[in-house]
Amino acid sequence: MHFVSSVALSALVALVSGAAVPPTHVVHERRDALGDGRWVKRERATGVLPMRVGLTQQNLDSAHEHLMDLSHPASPNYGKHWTADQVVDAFKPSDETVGAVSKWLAEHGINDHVHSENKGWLAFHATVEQAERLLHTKYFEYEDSQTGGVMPACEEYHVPRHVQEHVDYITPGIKLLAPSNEESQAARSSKRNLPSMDDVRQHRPYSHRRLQLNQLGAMSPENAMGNLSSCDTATTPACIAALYNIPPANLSHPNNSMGIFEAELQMWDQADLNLFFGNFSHTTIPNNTHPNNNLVDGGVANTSYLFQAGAEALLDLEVAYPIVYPQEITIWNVDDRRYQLWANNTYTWGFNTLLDAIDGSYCNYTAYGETGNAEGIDPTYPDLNPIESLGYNGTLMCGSFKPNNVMSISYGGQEADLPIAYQKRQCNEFLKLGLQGVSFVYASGDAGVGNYNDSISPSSSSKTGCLGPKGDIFNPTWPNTCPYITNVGATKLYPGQTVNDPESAAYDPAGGNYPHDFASGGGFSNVYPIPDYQKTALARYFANHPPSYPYYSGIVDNATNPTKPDVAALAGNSGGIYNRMGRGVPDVAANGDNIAIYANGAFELTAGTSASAPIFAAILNRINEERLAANKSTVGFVNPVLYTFPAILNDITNGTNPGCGTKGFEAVEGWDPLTGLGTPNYPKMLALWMGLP
Ligand SMILES: *[C@@H]1O[C@H](CO)[C@@H](O)[C@H](O)[C@H]1NC(C)=O
Ligand SMILES: *[C@@H]1O[C@H](CO)[C@@H](O)[C@H](O)[C@H]1NC(C)=O
Ligand SMILES: *[C@@H]1O[C@H](CO)[C@@H](O)[C@H](O)[C@H]1NC(C)=O
Ligand SMILES: *[C@@H]1O[C@H](CO)[C@@H](O)[C@H](O)[C@H]1NC(C)=O
Ligand SMILES: *[C@@H]1O[C@H](CO)[C@@H](O)[C@H](O)[C@H]1NC(C)=O
Ligand SMILES: *[C@@H]1O[C@H](CO)[C@@H](O)[C@H](O)[C@H]1NC(C)=O
Ligand SMILES: *[C@@H]1O[C@H](CO)[C@@H](O)[C@H](O)[C@H]1NC(C)=O
Ligand SMILES: *[C@@H]1O[C@H](CO)[C@@H](O)[C@H](O)[C@H]1NC(C)=O
Ligand SMILES: *[C@@H]1O[C@H](CO)[C@@H](O)[C@H](O)[C@H]1NC(C)=O
Ligand SMILES: *[C@@H]1O[C@H](CO)[C@@H](O)[C@H](O)[C@H]1NC(C)=O
Ligand SMILES: *[C@@H]1O[C@H](CO)[C@@H](O)[C@H](O)[C@H]1NC(C)=O
Ligand SMILES: CC(=O)N[C@H]1CO[C@H](CO)[C@@H](O)[C@@H]1O
Repeated sequence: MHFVSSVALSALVALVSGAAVPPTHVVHERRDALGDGRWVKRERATGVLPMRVGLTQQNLDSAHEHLMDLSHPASPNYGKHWTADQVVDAFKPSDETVGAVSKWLAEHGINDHVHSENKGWLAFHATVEQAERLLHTKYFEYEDSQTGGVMPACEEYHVPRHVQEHVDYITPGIKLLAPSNEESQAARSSKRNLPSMDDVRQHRPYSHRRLQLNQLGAMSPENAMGNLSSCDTATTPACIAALYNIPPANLSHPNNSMGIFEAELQMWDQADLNLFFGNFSHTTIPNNTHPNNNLVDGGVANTSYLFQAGAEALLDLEVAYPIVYPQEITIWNVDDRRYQLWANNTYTWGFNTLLDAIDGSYCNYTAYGETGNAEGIDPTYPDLNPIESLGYNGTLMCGSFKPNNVMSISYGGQEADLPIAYQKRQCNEFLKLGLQGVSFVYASGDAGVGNYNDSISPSSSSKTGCLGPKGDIFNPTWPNTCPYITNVGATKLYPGQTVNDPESAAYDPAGGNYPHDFASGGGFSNVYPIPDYQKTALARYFANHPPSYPYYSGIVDNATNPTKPDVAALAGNSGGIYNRMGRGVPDVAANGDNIAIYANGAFELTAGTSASAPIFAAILNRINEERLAANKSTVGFVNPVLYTFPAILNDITNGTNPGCGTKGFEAVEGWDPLTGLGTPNYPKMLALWMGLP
């Protein structure tokens, strides 16, 4: 028997157990179907079960208000960030919740439960019989036909009516979690399909959705370095400084190293950094200057082999160093190299393992029916892979590092590819770190309103890289749509222009300097509604510059199961191709075209919002430097300030971000979904932030 209707099932359970569920109890969770037939129900479970009761956390709804309260420039609490302990305390389940659940367990003779460190759940061991009496259910073994793995689960379970509001969910329960393909492979003890060291050495990222590289033969560093007359063809540090009026730095607070995230085997090397410093740093950065390495779960941040170095890592460092030096930079290289080579890394990018490493409470944090990392999506540690020196055989790092005040991340995927619960749980964590004064700055994406199609990026969600049955619906990026991070789109100078001309939204059609279409990523979420801080800007945009495309209006429901946003259903038969109810991306922009770098011993020009994010992040880092020197707090979550004072940015009003067979959106006066509010004006930003408490 694989499936019976819920009603019939309840009757059957009652019949088989011979004990009706008492009227004091209610069904807490029920699984309606076994799905694709992957799982096969076997005999009754036996033995001892590791039980966990996820407790309802308080104040989650008010978390947003708390963040706005200390991020809004008009708030008396501006800048009064919380400590990590204050965050745990504010969101832990109430004493009433802990009391009610403990009392219920005690009534069943369960007294020796453990309350987790983040206060989110109670854990205890129970025999199957004990658990079945507690939950008025029956546990069976379920076998995963793909791996042979077996796990206990039930079809539904009950809790007392008065306890229900205090329980998020209970495991083992109705969930059937497929082990990741990694574990499946390990389970089969097979070494097939696993990378060798040679694969690692020769690995070249085939599809950087946030970075596109090409060498421009005609250009030489000598032509690019001396003066500002060639900023239209090569963006050097001097060009960036001139565009945004950034004076050389001279402060370096001991606790203000700038954070930069790397994955996908992106390693820096000293030789390339030295070539870059020697040729391009208009301020004097000495040879052998290099970042600190925070190595998360087996990450490797640097290499001494030129050919192994990664252009993304070098680009990030080479745009940021000239802005922040003499301040230091900290590279976060996340996940062991085998996972970094994992094709499915494009779905995860290691953000959850990064967040675990900087906030231990996230490792076991429960929200939207998920606790901890998602099996099958996130890497699991220890990595039991037999290949030496590639796998990280320690346990998952939880709270092993302090976050930097500003974290710059030039990686990401698409909102439509990740389960809703997974995204929202992760987004809450950006909120919690925002409460602690940390700024997360993300690149908004390089494929305009869509995503690269299968021929460019094998992991993209459809043949065209766009959504819906016709492949014409715009495809917003992830995790960018989370309202608690700051997204940076890309701008450029067109030939003949100088740093004194206004920039345009970056767009390079394929076949020019770069192999693929590159356009500033932007659009509207299908998962998150428009946040308050953005409402006026978006209302003005739709009123004054309504895009000519048909649209739909809706937000996908909160899901407590691992389903991905069904954008086609949301659009229905409206014919709409973008959403007018979603959070808009990006928030701001910075140059991301013809960026001069050294990589693999050679001078190169690169393009991508990959450059824009670390430029903007480095500027925030500079403002933190000045605020810290004046005994003020860090800038933390900056969006409420940016949207309240858009005049601290240079509005970009020219350009488009093509994708999905359209010319995309247009840059217009005010906020727009390709350049946000505009590019930085450092003196104005600094003056504003120094005037805030
Ligand atoms: C500036 O660079 C251009 C080449 O990009 C060159 O033609 C010009 O002579 C340079 N000017 C100065 C003053 O060095
Ligand atoms: C430090 O840099 C600022 C500009 O950011 C400048 O005004 C100041 O004079 C510099 N101080 C020193 C000691 O160089
Ligand atoms: C830097 O951080 C450490 C650890 O949080 C703290 O003890 C120290 O006082 C900080 N230093 C400054 C100059 O703020
Ligand atoms: C710095 O490194 C570059 C490249 O390795 C080299 O050409 C240059 O001579 C070095 N400069 C100094 C001052 O050592
Ligand atoms: C500048 O780069 C060239 C290679 O393009 C290299 O030969 C030279 O040493 C570099 N200059 C400095 C001062 O590092
Ligand atoms: C990484 O960088 C550090 C600091 O420069 C250096 O000591 C170490 O040898 C480098 N590792 C590799 C593999 O190049
Ligand atoms: C990646 O995930 C997809 C979809 O879940 C799966 O079909 C594929 O086998 C996975 N690939 C690897 C290499 O794990
Ligand atoms: C973990 O890896 C280290 C270093 O490669 C090795 O010395 C150790 O034996 C490994 N431990 C296990 C349990 O495999
Ligand atoms: C993918 O995009 C490229 C570049 O825009 C285009 O040349 C190619 O035809 C597209 N392939 C598919 C399958 O749509
Ligand atoms: C989704 O969750 C949020 C936060 O818990 C809640 O405020 C909202 O009402 C929920 N929306 C729906 C459609 O259930
Ligand atoms: C505006 O953008 C277009 C490309 O969309 C470009 O050709 C043109 O030169 C830009 N105009 C200005 C004034 O920057
Ligand atoms: C108290 C407790 O069970 N903590 C868990 C938190 O998550 C980590 C990583 O998944 C586990 O190893 C711990 O056991």
